[in-house]
Amino acid sequence: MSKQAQTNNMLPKEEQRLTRELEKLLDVISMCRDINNDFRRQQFRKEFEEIEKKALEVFKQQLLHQENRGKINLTIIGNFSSGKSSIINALLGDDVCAVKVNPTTSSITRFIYGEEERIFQILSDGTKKEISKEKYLESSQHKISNMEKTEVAFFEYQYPSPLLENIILYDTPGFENPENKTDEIVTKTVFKEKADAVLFVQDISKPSLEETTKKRIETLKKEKADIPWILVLNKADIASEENINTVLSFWKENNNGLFNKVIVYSAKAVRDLQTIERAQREIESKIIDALLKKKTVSISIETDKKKPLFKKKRTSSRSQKVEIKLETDEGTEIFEYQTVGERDKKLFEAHKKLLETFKELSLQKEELLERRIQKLKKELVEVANKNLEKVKVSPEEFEPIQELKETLKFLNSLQEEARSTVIRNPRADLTAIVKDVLDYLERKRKLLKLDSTLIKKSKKAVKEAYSNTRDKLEAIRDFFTPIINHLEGQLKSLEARGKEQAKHTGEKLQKLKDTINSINKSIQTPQKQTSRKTKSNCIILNTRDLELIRQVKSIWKDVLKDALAADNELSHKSKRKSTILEKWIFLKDVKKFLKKELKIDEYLLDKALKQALHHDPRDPYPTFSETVNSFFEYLVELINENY
Ligand SMILES: Nc1nc2c(ncn2[C@@H]2O[C@H](COP(=O)(O)OP(=O)(O)O)[C@@H](O)[C@H]2O)c(=O)[nH]1
Ligand SMILES: [Mg+2]
Repeated sequence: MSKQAQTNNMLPKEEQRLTRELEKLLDVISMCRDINNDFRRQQFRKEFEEIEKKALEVFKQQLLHQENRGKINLTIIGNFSSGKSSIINALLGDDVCAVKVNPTTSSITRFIYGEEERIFQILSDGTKKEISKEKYLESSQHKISNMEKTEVAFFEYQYPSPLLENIILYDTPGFENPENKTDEIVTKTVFKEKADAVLFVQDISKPSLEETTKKRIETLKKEKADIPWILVLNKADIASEENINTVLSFWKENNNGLFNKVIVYSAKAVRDLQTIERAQREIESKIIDALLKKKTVSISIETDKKKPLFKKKRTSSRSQKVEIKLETDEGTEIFEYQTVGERDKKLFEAHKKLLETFKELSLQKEELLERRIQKLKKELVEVANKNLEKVKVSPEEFEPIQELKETLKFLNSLQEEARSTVIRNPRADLTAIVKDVLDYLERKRKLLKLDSTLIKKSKKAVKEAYSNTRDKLEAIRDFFTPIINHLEGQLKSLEARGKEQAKHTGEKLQKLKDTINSINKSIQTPQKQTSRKTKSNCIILNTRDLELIRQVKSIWKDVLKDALAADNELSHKSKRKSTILEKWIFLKDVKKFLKKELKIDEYLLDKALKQALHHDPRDPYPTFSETVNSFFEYLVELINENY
């Protein structure tokens, strides 16, 4: 079965796996709620809520994965007026979006495949309402008069383009619109929630933007680093050679794994060519039609006199007006279109490259989604482990034992104090001494579950007058004893209950931990994932990668020699295995060297380092040389992917 077919059909086995995973996630969610309810005053509410939230996120993603297998969400972002909407028009070969010089697009449109062209407005309650093209063009744009209060609406555009069979396109308002701050928020939200891949559009005729763009991409990439990023440098038709070269060398030097592909493009050239092709096809069919009907056909072509069609100079970037007159027995028809220059034809090649890139993307869909879910699962395991560490399952966490213990201690000390006062001063007024205690008990009566008859009984034990100190001490004892006894009894039963609860919740907690562990185990090791990866990131810009990999491999050889020596020394002289820390120190120096000598992006080096030191339960004690090998293997893979 071809890969394509696999992506589109859900295999039963795969379906079973997903169902099991979903069940596990639901388990985590309900267990968190359950355990959370166990704890008195919800000490660990925050911790369990955090785990629950993350599990829910993975659950939703997993579900999305299940339902939306065949298609990849491609979000088109970039500054306003860089040509995002124009690129969608070029990709679909039709004027589907409104395109203007001012910030135009005000809302999100999702372009999906449909047998016929239909447009829907998605209302806030999720219901769909079909609207006309006119209404769409009007309501998806910023109106100059009410720029500030633009309604954030969401549209679905169904269109019969083969491209949309594999890809869902998202048009966004974009960044940097000085008039409307919500544009940026809306754009970021779509990016965050939807993007399986990003098309970043930049106006190549404005080279001054690159530095800001780079910063923006770096920030955005923190959210989504491991999805494909494609940079489209648009409007090449109006950019000077010099500007194009400046921008290209900027990205050659600064790409550092930010973009998987960089494509010089012109939405305008593509649209112009598409229009010409369409006009030509139309003329052709008219001519053939007329000839078949044995009509007389006469054709005349006229071009713009001021810009002659075949004059070499400057025609490369200029287009001309062409008028074709078709005369038949039935009458005269005139077709008008603009020609395109040589450079525009080259730009059309870029369009083909972009379409190829999309094809590659849709082949990787499965892996992209899988990676995204794996990453989320990893985060879930991290969040869970971090939070579960804080949870203590001791009897005190369930019952107010600590407080009761303190009250008892306090009452005992009050009794002691009363006794010593009487001994020191036999004339001391006992009623005055116990009054404070009675006030205290009265205040805490409810909390300590003290019966009012019990307090009354104690109160009665203290009389107005006593003949001697012994009687007074006896009265003090009679006053305190029933209350203390009562509270001690309470403490005992609370402790028993707390113990029972702790045992119970402890078991639930263990079950939760086991589930988290099994989710952790289900996360495929990254080596397995990358080996399945198709090597599709053939970048147009860079030839640096081959040379770089050659250099990395030669350093690998040298470092491996050192690592083998270190292994030898450890096992023969010290008779022990290397520790993670030792390997980390060793590789940190290697990393430093690679960064300095080969100028490899630190981000990639760190990723490889983390991978190499990743604890694998099947092989808990890798040697220096094994760790070095996996570091370099992974690094080469990353370079292949990112340069
Ligand atoms: N010359 C030229 N103009 C373009 C190109 N792409 C878009 N434009 C123009 O740039 C302006 C903004 O385009 P639009 O698609 O609305 O940009 P968006 O805001 O990013 O969606 C419009 O006037 C377009 O006609 C291109 O490739 N070449
Ligand atoms: Mg737009």
